[in-house]
Amino acid sequence: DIFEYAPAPESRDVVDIRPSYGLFVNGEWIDSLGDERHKTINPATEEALAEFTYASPADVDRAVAAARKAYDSVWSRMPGRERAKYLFRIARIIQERARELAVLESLDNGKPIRESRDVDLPLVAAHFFYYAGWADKLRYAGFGEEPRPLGVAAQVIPWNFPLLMLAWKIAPALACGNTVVLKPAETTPLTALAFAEICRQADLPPGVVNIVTGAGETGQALAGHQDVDKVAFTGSTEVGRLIARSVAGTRKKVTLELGGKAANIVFDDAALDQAVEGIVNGIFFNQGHVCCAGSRLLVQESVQEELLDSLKRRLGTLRLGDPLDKNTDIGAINSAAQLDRIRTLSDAGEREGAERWSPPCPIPDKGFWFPPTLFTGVAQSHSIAREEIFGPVLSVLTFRTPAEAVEKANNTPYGLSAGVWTEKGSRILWMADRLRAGVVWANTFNRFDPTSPFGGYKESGYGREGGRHGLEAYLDV
Ligand code: TXE
Repeated sequence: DIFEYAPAPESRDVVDIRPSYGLFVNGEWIDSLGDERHKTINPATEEALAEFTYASPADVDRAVAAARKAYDSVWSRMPGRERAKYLFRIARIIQERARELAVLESLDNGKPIRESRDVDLPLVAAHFFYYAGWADKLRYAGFGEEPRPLGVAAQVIPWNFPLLMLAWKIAPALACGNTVVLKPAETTPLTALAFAEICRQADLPPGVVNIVTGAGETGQALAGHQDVDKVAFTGSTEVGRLIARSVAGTRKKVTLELGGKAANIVFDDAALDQAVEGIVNGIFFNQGHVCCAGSRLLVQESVQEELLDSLKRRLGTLRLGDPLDKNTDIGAINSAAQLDRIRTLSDAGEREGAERWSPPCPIPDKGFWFPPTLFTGVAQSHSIAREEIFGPVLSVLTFRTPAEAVEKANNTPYGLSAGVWTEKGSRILWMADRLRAGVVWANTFNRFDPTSPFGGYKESGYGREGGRHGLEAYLDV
C-alpha cells in the first residue's frame, strides 16, 4: 500500500477548524452577498463544529464568472502535462494531510475513523493520482484525436462521502481542462472547505476550483445557471429528476448518480463465512449511507437458516459509537433528518408485517444513532424491499432458482449495483449478464477503484464516473 498513516489514535486535536467560513471564489475567501449563515454539527455529539454560508444566487454568479474567466484565460489553454502537475501536487498534499482530513470527515459526517482513514482518504488521493495521469493522454482515451473540455462544470454532491464525491467530480473535470464550481452538502461542508485550502497550497490558478456552500437553493442556482456547460450531480433520485428537467432544452450536459436498492445474492454453494462478511460490509459500511449498499439480501432458501444464524452472531459483534474510536464499526447517522427517514421506513416495514431484529446495542445519549437492523419475512411488495432506506437496515428475501434471483434482483426501479456469492464461475457470468446493474461484484461487495467506471442503469442515473469512461463526462468529442 502506497498510503501511509501515523498509527497513533485519532484525535480532534489534529484538525484546525475555523469558527466561521466564507465562500472560496477565484482563489480567495469571500463573504456572501446574502446573510444566511448556518452551523454544521458533529452528528455524534450534536455539537456545533463551525459556521458557514448558504450562498445566494448572486454569490453563485460570482463563482461561475470566476470559473469562466479561469477557463478561457488559463486552464483550457494549458497543456495537459501542466494540468497534470497541479493534479499530482493536489494528490500528494491530500496524502500528506490524510490523517487530518480523515478526522475532519469523521467529525462532520459521523463515519468511523477506520473507514475515513482506510477507505475514503486513500481513494480520494488515488482519484487525483489516476486522473492526473490522464491529463496529457486524452487523445488516447478513445474519444477522438483532439477531445476538448466542455467549459464550466457545476457539481453538486451529497453528504455520505463528502471528500470522495468531491474527488470523483473535480479530478476528471480538471484533468480534461474544465473549471469547476462545486457545492458540498449542507450537513458536511468542512472537507470541501479544507480542499479549497489545498487548492491554494497547490498554487492552482485562481478560479479553476470554486467552492460555494449552501443547501438546495444554492444547488438549484448553480445547476440552473445559464453560463455553466455541464452539471454533475450525486444525490436523491427526486432532485436528480428536477435537475434533468431544468437542463432539458439547454446546452448543458448532465451526469446523474442517484439512488439504489442493490441485491446481495447468496447461493447455497457460496463460502458462507465470506458471504457474511460481504453482507455486513455491503449494508453496514458507512451506516448504510451508500448509494450502492447491498440493502436487500437475496438468499437461496436451502441456506437461509444457516446464513441468518451466522449473520446474527456477526451483527452481535459490531460496535456502535464514537466515530473517532478506531474500534468503532458503526458511527453516527449523518443528520436528524436522515435518522427520521430511516425510522419512518423501518416502522413501515414492521407495520407491513416483516419481522424486525437488532442485536443488543447500547445507544449513546447524544447524537443521531440507529442500531444495525435486520428484517426477515420481507415480501417484494413491502416498502422496505422497494425504497432506498440509506441506513443500517437490511431486508432479507429468499429465492429458489438462479432465474428467480435475477427476477427479484431486477424488480426495482434502480440499477446501480449487485453482488453475487457462489463458487461457480459460470454462474457469476450468467448472473452478471442478466442483472440490470452498473456494477456487479462477485464474491465481494463495495469495492471501489479509480480505474473502474461506476454508475447506474434505470432510475439510478446516467453517465459513468471513474476510469476511462469517467473522462467522457467532461469532454466534447
Ligand atoms: O438528498 P438531496 P438528501 C438519497 C437517500 C437519502 C435521500 C435524501 O435515499 O435518504 O436521497 O437525501 C443538493 N437542486 N441519497 O435530502 O436533497 C443538496 O444540497 C440542486 C442518495 O440529502 O438529493 C445536496 O448537496 N441541488 C445519494 C445534494 O443535492 C439540490 C446521496 C444531495 O441532496 C437541490 C444522498 C435542488 N433542487 C442522498 N436540492 C447517492 N446517490 O449516493 C438539494 N440539493
